[in-house]
Amino acid sequence: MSKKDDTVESYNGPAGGWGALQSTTKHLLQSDNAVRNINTLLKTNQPHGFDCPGCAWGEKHDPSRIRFCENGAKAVNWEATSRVVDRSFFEKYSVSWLKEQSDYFLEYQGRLTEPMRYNPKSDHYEPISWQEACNQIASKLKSLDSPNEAAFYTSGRASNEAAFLYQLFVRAYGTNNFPDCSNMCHEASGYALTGSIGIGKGTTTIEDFEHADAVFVFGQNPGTNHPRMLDTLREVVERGAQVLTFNTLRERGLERFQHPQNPVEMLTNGSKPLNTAYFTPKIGGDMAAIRGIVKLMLEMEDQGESVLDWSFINEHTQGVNQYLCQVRSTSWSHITEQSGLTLEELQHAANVYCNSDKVICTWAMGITQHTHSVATIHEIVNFLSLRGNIGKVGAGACPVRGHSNVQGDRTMGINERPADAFLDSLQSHFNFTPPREHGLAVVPTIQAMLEGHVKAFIALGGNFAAATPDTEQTYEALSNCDLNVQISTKLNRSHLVTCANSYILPCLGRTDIDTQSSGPQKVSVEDSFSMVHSSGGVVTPLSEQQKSEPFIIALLAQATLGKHPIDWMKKVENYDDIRNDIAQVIPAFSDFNERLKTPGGFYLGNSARDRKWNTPSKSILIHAHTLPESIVHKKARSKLTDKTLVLQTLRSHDQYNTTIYGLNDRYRGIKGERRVLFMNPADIERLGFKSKQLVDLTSLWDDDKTRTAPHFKVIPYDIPVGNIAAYYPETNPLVPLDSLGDYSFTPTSKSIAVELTASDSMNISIQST
Ligand SMILES: Nc1nc2c(c(=O)[nH]1)N[C@H]1C(S)=C(S)[C@@H](COP(=O)(O)OP(=O)(O)OC[C@H]3O[C@@H](n4cnc5c(=O)[nH]c(N)nc54)[C@H](O)[C@@H]3O)O[C@H]1N2
Ligand SMILES: Nc1nc2c(c(=O)[nH]1)N[C@H]1C(S)=C(S)[C@@H](COP(=O)(O)OP(=O)(O)OC[C@H]3O[C@@H](n4cnc5c(=O)[nH]c(N)nc54)[C@H](O)[C@@H]3O)O[C@H]1N2
Ligand SMILES: [Mo]
Repeated sequence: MSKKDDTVESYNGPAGGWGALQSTTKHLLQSDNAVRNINTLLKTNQPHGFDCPGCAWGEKHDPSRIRFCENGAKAVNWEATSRVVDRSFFEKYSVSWLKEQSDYFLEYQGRLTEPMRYNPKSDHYEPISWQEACNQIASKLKSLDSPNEAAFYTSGRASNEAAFLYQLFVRAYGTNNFPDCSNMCHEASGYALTGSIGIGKGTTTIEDFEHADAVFVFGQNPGTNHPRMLDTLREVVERGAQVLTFNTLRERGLERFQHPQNPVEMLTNGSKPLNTAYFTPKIGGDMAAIRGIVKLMLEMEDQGESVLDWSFINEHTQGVNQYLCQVRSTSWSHITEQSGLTLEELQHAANVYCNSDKVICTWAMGITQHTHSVATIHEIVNFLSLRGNIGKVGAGACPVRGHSNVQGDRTMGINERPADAFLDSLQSHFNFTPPREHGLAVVPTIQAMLEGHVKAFIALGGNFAAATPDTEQTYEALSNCDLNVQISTKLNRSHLVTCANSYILPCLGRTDIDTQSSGPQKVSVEDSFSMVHSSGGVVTPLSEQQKSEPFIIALLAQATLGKHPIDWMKKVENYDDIRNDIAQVIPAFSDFNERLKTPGGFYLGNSARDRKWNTPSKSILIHAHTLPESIVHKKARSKLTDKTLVLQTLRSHDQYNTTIYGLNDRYRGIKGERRVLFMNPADIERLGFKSKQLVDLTSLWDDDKTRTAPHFKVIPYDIPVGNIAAYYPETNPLVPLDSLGDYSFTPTSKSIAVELTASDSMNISIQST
């Protein structure tokens, strides 16, 4: 107990710079493969290399630049390791033993190199041939009473080619059960934008950032999660334009940035600011903040200033009067209380907005993982529309996507609620009848597994067991299945929550060379700016038993469906053939193979950017939501007490979703520890805790289950009173399965009502992750 606690050490450096370089180097050297990986890195995001698996931020085409960031380097390095998890590994370790290990341990063991099947008798995974595995899986799929008893998960790294083939297989098999990581991520963005501007994607391109007068950044931490965006923000500020940041935490990685590729800056230890104003709203307070800014704009307008763009409003929108009435009737006390921002702060933001001709709003998980996320994104669209900031150069809505191809997967038809036009096109091109009944998203899939309605689960990547909410229930759901197939690069929790028939199918990653009978293949991905570009691996695979995702899908499909509706194995001999099909089915991809050769990729176009509104009224729908009474979910409200705090679950600097690269969170000053709880000093004192004390978190919910996450170390932090923050996935046991966003059905992982109790000191064994 007297041991010095050095978990926290404040970080005073800028984002990027020497810290990033040091960290990149350290991770490279730890990979057992330094030289190979440095070569690999240099090919990241280059015209003849692979698309960085780190994030979905776009790039301007400029072959002279080296294009990777610290966290992209970690992602690449982690994938290109030479460590292997092979048959001798599984012979040595039982599943029960592996279950006791941390997520960090599991992923650190290396790349999966051969197909495995779980043997419940020996409690070990055992080798199986590809053909035998696929035959067994196919016979399980064929034995179900209905194809709707199976669910097919996708994580957003799958390429366009893999995703297209996968959805074709699943629909030809007969279901639309496509739970997707997007259901936990930007679903609210897709839903809200479709319902307001008629397209579920962002309207900006990377070039727009060169023309914007102001960029409003809501609820995201690009220093860690989209580091290449820092470059863009810095250029905006350097140009003399404004960047207004809204983040519950003062994120170091959003304050200053030192460019690791700028020698002068590195030598002089200089850095550049990333914003011109930084606001710290309360968790879930962004809708109130925007409403406040709009209310101030209305006051200016009432005083005779002309701040609203009436010609745009009249020509392009519908419903504005009702919205403006709603804004007028929202009280100032409600706005300032919920946003946690002062009138002066809101006035500053309103002034910047009204003095700017071209404005972009960007956002990520700090906006999308609340109960009222769809309403908040509608508010952002209203805000932009009031000054005509959609569909003009330098302006627009920019949801910053997470996984590197999560947007492309949706474009390819990974969607439990597919559009009729897409199914019509699929039907006429492939001459089969796809199912029309909508399928299950992530949470409904878990519920259906618990009820026994879904019995077979196949995952194209990801880590379903760890990424989803209400861990205990999710584990029970997965164990309830009769079939669990994981197509993966690395060992993770989802392989260990086994059922009677569990398989691991090892696949190639983005960095690996993918050779089919016609030669090396390229795949394609779509970034946050609707740019499609090609990606080809550069690393020789560790084993011939690792197959590409399209190849694995073809094997499974052929075993399940024979040559219906296509000759699957023939289709994957050359991915140009898959792209030809995509070009026929999805109009925006016409001439796909040819256009993919364009250096830097090609632009899919965006109807809203062209001011074509594909809504029923053919105009932007201005939604008039009331500001929520409380940001906490209805089913928690009856349990709230004066001790309740609102928890957001977020990412550390050393993780990629459920993959934990290390135990540090450099910009937040955390070292060697993940079970930390960021808390305002006033709350620590008010609730009678001490800094560094261990506490247990229990979430509040209107049912008889107890959801607890034990042993988090209290860290005093600059965070609004009443709000706390801790890392995901350790906090997922706290997120009730039915705590979902309105309309989006996204788990509310950024606003969980919790209470704290001191951990029982007799029973403390910190689970180190
Ligand atoms: N290195 C790395 N890169 C990644 C990922 C990764 O795990 N590691 N994950 C990828 C994926 S899938 C995604 S979706 C993205 C995620 O990218 P982010 O959305 O940046 O991810 P989070 O860590 O969840 O960060 C949420 C941020 O929003 C703030 N926030 C939380 N609640 C609120 C709120 O109510 N209002 C406001 N204004 N701010 C709030 C938090 O303080 C935090 O800074 O990153 C992608 N890129
Ligand atoms: N509490 C809480 N929960 C959250 C979130 C949160 O902020 N808070 N964020 C949510 C978000 S935004 C997302 S996107 C989800 C992420 O959910 P997922 O996408 O399911 O999770 P990942 O951790 O990205 O998946 C990592 C695994 O993918 C596999 N993998 C990696 N690369 C490849 C590849 O190229 N091919 C294949 N086949 N497999 C590969 C590896 O085996 C690795 O273990 O989590 C969500 N869950
Ligand atoms: Mo995500």
